[in-house]
Parts: sequence; C-alpha cells; structure tokens
Amino acid sequence: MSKRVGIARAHTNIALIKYWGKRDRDLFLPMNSSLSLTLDAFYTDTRVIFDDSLSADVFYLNKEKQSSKELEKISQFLDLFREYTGEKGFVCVESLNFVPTAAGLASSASAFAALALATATALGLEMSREELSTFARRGSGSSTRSLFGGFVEWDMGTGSADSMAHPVDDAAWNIGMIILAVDTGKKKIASRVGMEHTVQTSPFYPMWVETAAQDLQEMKAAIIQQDFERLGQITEHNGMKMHATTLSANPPFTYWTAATMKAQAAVRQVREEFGVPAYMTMDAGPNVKVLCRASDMGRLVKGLKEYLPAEQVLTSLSGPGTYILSEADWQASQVAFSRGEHHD
Ligand code: 2P0
Repeated sequence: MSKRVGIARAHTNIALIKYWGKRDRDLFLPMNSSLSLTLDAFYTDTRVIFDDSLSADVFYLNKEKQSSKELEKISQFLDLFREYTGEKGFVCVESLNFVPTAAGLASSASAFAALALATATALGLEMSREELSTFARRGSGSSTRSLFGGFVEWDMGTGSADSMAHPVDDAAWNIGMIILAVDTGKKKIASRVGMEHTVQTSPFYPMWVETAAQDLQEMKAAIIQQDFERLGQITEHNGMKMHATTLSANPPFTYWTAATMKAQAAVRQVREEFGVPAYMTMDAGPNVKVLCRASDMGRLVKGLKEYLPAEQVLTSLSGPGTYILSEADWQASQVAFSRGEHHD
C-alpha cells in the first residue's frame, strides 16, 4: 500500500482592490482583476495523503472529521488534480487553521492555497506558483492571491489558463494591517451569493468594473513608487465602492452592522487626532481592516483601543506566499495547534 504525502502552509490575504463578481461561475473567472496584501499573522497548514487503502476521500478540519457537505467541496477540488494527472486514488486531507477565533478571518483563501500546494506536492507535480494559482482559483477566487507574499495581483485573464496571480511587490517596505474584529458571527450572506446578486441587479455594477480597472493601475503605480498615502486612499475608495454595489443591489443588502460603522468612526477619529495615515477596507463581513505603516501600528492600536475592546484589535504585518512544510514542521504545527488559542 503506497502513500504519497504533501504538506503546505498558506497565509490569508486582504484585498485592497476587491474581487467582486464572476464572469464564469464554474471556472471562477472574475469580472475584474484584484490586488491584495498577504498577512503573516493568519495561516492554514494542510497535509494531503494519497493513500491506496482509502475507499473515499476524508477531510479533517482542526482535528474534526467534516460532514459530507464540507467533504464534497474538497473532493471536487481534488478532482481537478485527478483529472489533470489521471490519478485515481483517494485522499486524506487534514487542515489546521491558525486564525484567532476573534479575527473572523477563517478564510477560504488560505485553505485552498494550502490545499493546492499540498496536493501538487503529494502528486509530485512540477508547477509554478502562477500555474498553481489557476487550480487554487477553482476552490475559491481569493485563494489565487495567497500563493504569493506581500502585494499580489490576480489578473482576471482572458480564460481559465491565464486567470492567475502574480507578485507585485514583496512588501518589505513597512506595511501593517490592523484588524478590528467587531463581530465574529457567521456571515449572513455568503460572498459567493452576494457578489452574484450584485452583478445581476445593481445598476452601479458596470461602473464598479470600469473604475476597479483604473484603481488597479493607479495602485500598482503607487506600490512601485512606495507612495503609502496614495496606496491607502485607493484602498479605501475601492472598498467603499464595492460596498456601494451591495447597497444598490435589488433587493439591497449590506455586510456592515452598527459595530462596523462604530469601528469606522474610530478609525476616522484616531487618524485625524494623531495625524497618522490609516485607511480602512471591509470585505464580505462586518469587520474593518486598517492599512497603515508598520511603524505607526503601535500608536494607532493604542488609539483604537480607546474606542474598542482590546481583544477586538488585532495586528499583522505583510506575510509570505504559500510554501511546503516538512513532516517535522507538521508535527510542530499539531503541537502548536493543541496548545494555542490561535484557531477557530
Ligand atoms: C476579495 N472577497 O477580493 C473579495 C472582497 C470578499 C470581498 O474574495 O466565490 O470566498 O469562493 O470565489 O474568494 C471573498 O470571496 O469567493 C472575496 P469565491 P471568495 O477578497
């Protein structure tokens, strides 16, 4: 009985130019290119074992065996690799999420990036990270960007083969992100559903697509010039435009809660009071992420804690792309998981 093993770690990412809308639902082709920052503080470790003694796939998340619904998503994703290679075997997938429960960032982005690299490794596939991102994309769009570290672009491409991520800058230049985890309840409207409804019904949607393309070009220029303030201004404007498309959908909806708006007010207050640049962005949930210079993070955190409970204020620096772990790393990861509160 043979076993082939692959283990990988992928970090979460936060979009500064949002991915919002698909032009092909089955292939996960986006309506617009997006750009993100990979975070070092939050990640997923995944071990994949092709085991000839298995008669079906099996999936453990945070050491708990998952139901058939969760397993189905994983199996369908593994099928992409089985179809590509002609492999017939079944797989045991084990994932550990190192994301503080409070962060509300339990993200499909790190999950599918780690699964893609672990699976490719187990199968002995020689594949660039760019090419691997076209596989990750079909698990979850945002996972394309977690294959790389720092600032990463997901190019919408012309089709499935070239809708892939590539690095823009490894962000060694003093970038930080504060996560204001104001509400960690389960999402009411999944992003997949929310974006589709928006594409179909918001009269603002075409303008989103048009201006996101302009924002992306300007942001890439700001990154190359290391112009932090311009980067932040585009981030905040782009995120707000995404949320304007949900408010203009029919029927309208929003991911924001009262706590979201309270956190936004705190950011405005603190950046004005301190005269420190800090820019907010929100995703398909109520939490607020604040882009800042790493060297300003301590001051901003202190200021924000005047307005929000300390346990809701989390921090991260720029993180690395997805990488392979050894069996010894995996054992260490198991120990860290069992010890820590850092998971959900
Ligand atoms: C993003 N979001 O760019 C955007 C901004 C949420 C708001 O990517 O359907 O879980 O799996 O491709 O990647 C969340 O959507 O959606 C997301 P699918 P995904 O980060």
